[in-house]
Amino acid sequence: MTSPCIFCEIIAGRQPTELLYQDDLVTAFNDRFPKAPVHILVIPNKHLDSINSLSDEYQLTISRLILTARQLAYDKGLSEDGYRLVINTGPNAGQSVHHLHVHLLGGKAMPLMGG
Ligand code: IU
Repeated sequence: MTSPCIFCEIIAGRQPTELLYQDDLVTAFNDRFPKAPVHILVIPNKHLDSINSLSDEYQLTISRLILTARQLAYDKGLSEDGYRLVINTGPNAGQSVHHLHVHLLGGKAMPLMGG
């Protein structure tokens, strides 16, 4: 038997986690192992493995993921100093949880991409 998806468990309320935001399409919570002073994950409520699982029917979900991340960045006071949104996809990108998620990272200067 395969183990249940940890992010699906969070959405279902079976994994105690403080939710920062939830609506009909997306859910946001603090990353359990933060890599920045602000490190929030925004995920679709529907299980999708990665960007590779997306199709046109998910256009609203995709925009909601991005706009929710932006709103949370504003709420955390990051709009002026800036923030980073990251979507790791597949092994070379280091995707470790196979439920699509947007990382919102901020609160410190981050290395330039490729640096
Ligand atoms: P990645 O893009 O798949 O590498 O990111 C997965 C993230 O999920 C990573 O930052 C983990 O710290 C985070 N995470 C979590 O917040 N709670 C968990 O129970 C597990 C992973 I497992």
